[in-house]
Amino acid sequence: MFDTLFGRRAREIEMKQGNRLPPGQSLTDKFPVLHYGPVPNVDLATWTLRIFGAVEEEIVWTWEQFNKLPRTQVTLDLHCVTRWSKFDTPWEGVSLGQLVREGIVRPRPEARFVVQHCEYGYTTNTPIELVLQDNFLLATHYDGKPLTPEHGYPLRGLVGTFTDRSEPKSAYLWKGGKWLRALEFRVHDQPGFWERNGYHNEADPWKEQRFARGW
Ligand SMILES: Nc1nc2c(c(=O)[nH]1)N[C@H]1C(S)=C(S)[C@@H](COP(=O)(O)O)O[C@H]1N2
Ligand SMILES: [Mo]
Repeated sequence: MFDTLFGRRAREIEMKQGNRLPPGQSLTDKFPVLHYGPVPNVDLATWTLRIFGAVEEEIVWTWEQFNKLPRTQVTLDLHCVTRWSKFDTPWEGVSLGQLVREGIVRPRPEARFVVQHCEYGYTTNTPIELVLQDNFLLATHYDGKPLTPEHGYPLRGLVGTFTDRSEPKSAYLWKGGKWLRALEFRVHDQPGFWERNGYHNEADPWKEQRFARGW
């Protein structure tokens, strides 16, 4: 017990010095569950993921079709606006960046933003660059197992940070929509659920962009 506490504290200090823990964050080994509203009951037989908006061609994938897309694994540090961070989280799923590079998803040249649409109307918006980076994943698995219902089964957007911060953009965890059902490519930005309710539009953990209007 003391060992664990001491270990975590020591690691926290070390990581802060190594600039791996963003300002105002504390490390946790747990994986808290946070969302607004109930956990949906998903039927994979009728589930679809829709890609629409500023794209050359709209797509609707069934669960079976989605699972034939190229898959990838990433290990990311997660940062929640409620001030916990979790290091080295292993995810598996589909990289939107890879789908675009391979011409499977074709944004129109004027597309600059992406809105994730989730069950029950939850939305979150990001610049297109962020969701095309390797630290954003359409995630189906966490730690080798399918997502639990609470963490977004069967599919969630997931944004984190590589240990070496090799990608230019990162964001707090709310920019990953659980129970994802559609990706909307847009020419103009459109604030999502939390972004309309006082959260910061950009949400960069290193700039502590937690809330808008100086909350
Ligand atoms: N569909 C949906 N996705 C969501 C949310 C939500 O309310 N609904 N909350 C966001 C917030 S505020 C956070 S902090 C993360 C939490 O993810 P976790 O529960 O897997 O830790 O999910 C994000 N994705
Ligand atoms: Mo959150």
